[in-house]
Amino acid sequence: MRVTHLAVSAVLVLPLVVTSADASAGPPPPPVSLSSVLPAPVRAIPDPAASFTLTPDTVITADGAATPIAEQLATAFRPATGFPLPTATKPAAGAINLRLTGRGTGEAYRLVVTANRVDLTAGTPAGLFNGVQTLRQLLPPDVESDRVQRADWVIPGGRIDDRPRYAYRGAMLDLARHFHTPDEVKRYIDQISRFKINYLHLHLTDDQGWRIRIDSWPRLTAVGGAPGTGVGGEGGGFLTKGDYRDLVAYAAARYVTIVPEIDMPGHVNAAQVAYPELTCDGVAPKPRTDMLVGYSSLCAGKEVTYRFAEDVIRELAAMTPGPYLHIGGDEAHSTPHADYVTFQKRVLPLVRKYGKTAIGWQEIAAASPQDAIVQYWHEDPKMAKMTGKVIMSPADRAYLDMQYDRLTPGGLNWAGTTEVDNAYSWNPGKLLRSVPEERVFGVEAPLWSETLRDLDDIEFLAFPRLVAIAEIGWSPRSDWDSFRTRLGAYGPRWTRQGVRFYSSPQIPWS
Ligand code: IFG
Repeated sequence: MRVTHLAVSAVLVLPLVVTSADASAGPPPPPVSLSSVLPAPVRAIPDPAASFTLTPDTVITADGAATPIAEQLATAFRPATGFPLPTATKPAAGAINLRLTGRGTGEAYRLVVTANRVDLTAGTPAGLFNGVQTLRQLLPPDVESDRVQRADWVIPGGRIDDRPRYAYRGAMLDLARHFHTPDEVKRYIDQISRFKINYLHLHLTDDQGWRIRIDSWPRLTAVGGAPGTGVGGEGGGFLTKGDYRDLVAYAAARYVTIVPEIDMPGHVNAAQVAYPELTCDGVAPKPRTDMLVGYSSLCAGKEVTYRFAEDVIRELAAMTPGPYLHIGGDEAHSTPHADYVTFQKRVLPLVRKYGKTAIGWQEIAAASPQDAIVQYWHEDPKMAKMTGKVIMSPADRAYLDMQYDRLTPGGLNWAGTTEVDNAYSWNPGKLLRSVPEERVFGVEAPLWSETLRDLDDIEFLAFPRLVAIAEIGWSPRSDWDSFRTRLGAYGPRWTRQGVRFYSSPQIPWS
């Protein structure tokens, strides 16, 4: 978003001089403890008598599939400590030991910190990765600096046993309304993976632009990904297949799985500008860079529509190692209901044909899909009953593109405004009577990009509210007072990383 600051003529320069220390110093950050962690672990038992101090002799040990994670940990701690932190294979006293038990699945881990060693064990590498994100938060905020800091690198003693409430804890980034570069997406992956978010849904196509190369339909990106395709005529561009594969690998190294979305049968104007045969009358619509929705639709009565859908799904599945393809399905206001059902009943099975499980916005429930996952986003009395597993993304809680309040720049407000407490104070297992806890597959925080222009805009809208959704998705229970205190103490970590978060007045920032 662009906020034009009014040019205020300096009529009167006040002689008041405020030293930066006074102005920026909040209360001293509370000492780091096992209960500082975001998201809150299942169980944290502090041992006030013990603590482990990193020294220039500290070694990090791991072997097999744990080795890359030990290297990530060492890479994270070396810049600020200035310590060599070599990795070795044998667990040892005086070391930080990462170990895979080889049993179990999922993402659980156990962290034990004593005076003379740290032991992090998990059944899977993902569990170890989660434990490392927790461990990073147990060192002072200075550990996030990229330059050597003088600090006591003390990790508080005790034990944490942890595992997630939901399997799917997602963030969504809309690359269609405004294209964000692979480097911006990677930075977002760095930040969301700190809070144990494990899926990144990329909204790759919409009315304004088409952002992923499809070899069998090259004009989709040649035309739909050209410069000037994006809201306001900015934000053009697209991901080559190489860019996409690189993002998938980058995300996987941080235990984030990419979920690509091709939105159909609505939100298709960019595809139809590129290929007019995808309209019912064969006439190319005008390119659109406004923010309206619901005016475009594929033509359910033409066979070319299904060849297009299958080609796109086939190529997307081939470049996506993850288990899910998102086929959109939202706001098809220009698709007659019967046509919508016909379209979904023919297209949803194609996702299975190419070895993936479909996810779709809640509207796909009209086609009573057998093995698709439905993503809930807003109250709609006309909506068909959702069956099966549901990803909860209520727009008035989890949409990160909602304004914080009417005065804060950036974002939209069609679902209302969402301050941090609003993003935090809801229970996915109790929100909808029709979707009990056991049918909740997880949660996701979408960030639509109509009002985004750069990484600052992404970080301003996403942080801190994404952390609220991450805690709702991971922790067994929620406690607003505890959350806001932990969030306030986390602020200095974002500051040291240069993350442009919104300093919400609801949070006691350190
Ligand atoms: N709703 C639309 C999005 C986007 C959003 C902005 C869904 C599923 C409003 N569809 O949310 O394309 O425009 O907040």
